[in-house]
Parts: sequence; C-alpha cells; structure tokens
Amino acid sequence: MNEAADQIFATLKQSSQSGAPLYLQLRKSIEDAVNRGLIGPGDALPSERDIAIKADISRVTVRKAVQDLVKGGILVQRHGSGTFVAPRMERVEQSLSRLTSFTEDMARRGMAVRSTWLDRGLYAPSPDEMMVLGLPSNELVARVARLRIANDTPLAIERAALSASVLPDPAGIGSSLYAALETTGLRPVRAVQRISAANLGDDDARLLEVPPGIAGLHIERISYLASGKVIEFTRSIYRGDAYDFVAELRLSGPGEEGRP
Ligand code: 16G
Repeated sequence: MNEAADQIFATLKQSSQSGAPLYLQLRKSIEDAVNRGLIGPGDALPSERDIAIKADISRVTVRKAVQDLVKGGILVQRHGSGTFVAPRMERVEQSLSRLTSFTEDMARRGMAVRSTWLDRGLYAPSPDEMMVLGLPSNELVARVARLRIANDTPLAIERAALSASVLPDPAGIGSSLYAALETTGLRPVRAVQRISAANLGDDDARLLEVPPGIAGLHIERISYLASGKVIEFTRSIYRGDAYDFVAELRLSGPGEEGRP
C-alpha cells in the first residue's frame, strides 16, 4: 500500500496545478488509483494523518475527500479499524427477454439464494394496487416484501402485490413466489417491466448495505396470465452497482415498422 500511496500523492502533485479545490483533487487521485487497480478491494487507506502529511494538505481536506468517497461507495469505513477500498460487486447481467424468477436467475449462475422477509400478509389494497390488479375495494391484497440475497450479498428489495384470491396465504410461499404460483397453475407467462433510475433512501440503502443516496434501479413488473389477467404487481429496488439489464434488439422485418 505504501507504494500505492506514494503513487496517489504523486498524481496529486501532478494535478495540483489544475486549480480545482484540493479535496476534489485528492478525491480524484484516490478514485483513479482504485480504477487503475493500484489499490484493490479490501486494501486499507493510510490514516487521515499520514495522508495529510504525505500530500501536505490539512486533515480537514483529507476528511472531506474521504467522506465523499465513502458516500459514493468507493471506500468503506469500519469503526475502529480504518478506511478501506470497498469490495467490488460482481455484476449480474440480466436478460430482459425471458420471464424468470429471482430464484431461477441466481440458481442458473450457481449463486446461493435466500431472502429476508420484510412483510407478508393480507391488507386493504392501495389505489395503485386496486387499479393495476383490477381489485374491488372490498377485496384484500396479498403483499410479499423481501430482501433478496445472493451469495450473502443483498441485491434487491422486492415488494410484490397479488390478489388475495390468487395468494390467500402469503406466508406459505416458501422460498419462491413463482414456484408457489406454478403449483396452482397461476405462474405468469408475460410481463411488462419499467426500469427507472432512483437514488436510494436511507432505509433501502441500509437494507442493501450501500451508502444512502447511491444510484439504484427502480423496477416495476406487471405480469399476466395467458388469459390476459394481471397476476402480479411488483415494485423493486435493485442495487445499481450490481445489475446490468441487457435487452437484445433486432431490426424489424418487412411490414413490422412501427410495431410495438
Ligand atoms: C423477479 C421479479 C419479481 C418476481 C420474482 C419472483 C424482477 C425485476 N422481478 O425478481 O417480479 O416476483 O422474480 O422470484 O425481475 P421468486 O420466485 O424467486 O420469489
């Protein structure tokens, strides 16, 4: 690390003519060192004091740069033991052309899947749930909210809503919602998924073990039975540092121009 630290501060000296505030220059130097692999996941950063002495800047400036990098998920601070380069997430590449379940997706990659329950039960439906699931106000909605974990890394928070007539016992689904729906012949065959950018709030960030405010993906899936009936309305937050959603695009054939 000493050698790497020297290189970080060498870059800092080179860039010190750039006129940018010192803490931004230091932040960039550390970030570059991580991106170039000079310091790797799990490596300890020198103490605030050592950095300040080596780079000849104040400890307040060092602290500001380090705090920014902790907020951005580049560094992690462990109470009492110092500051480290954050572990690198093995990114999951997820195809957008197949309707699969989280359990199937992770099992296919040889990852061990588990979930922590955040909520499961029957409730009076919200206006959104009534509209999407086509529920009358006097019927109940089954809610299944889980933190989805693969190889001990929390990847997503999924909040599914289904009609209580489809899922009268939300606590009884076991480890896979789609497997439970399959046993009653109600597994969806088609889905529409909407993905948008989201900055994680404090509670979601804590569950996903990432710094608050970091980029995430908000995903809404509405899935259908072959009959066209909506069966599932799921709103999820996925870690932005863990997922790449990949869609295959084809040139449309003759006569298909403009078809959705
Ligand atoms: C996927 C789906 C989610 C579905 C779940 C079922 C996305 C964004 N979401 O994670 O809508 O409820 O699979 O998984 O792909 P399970 O059968 O393992 O419970």
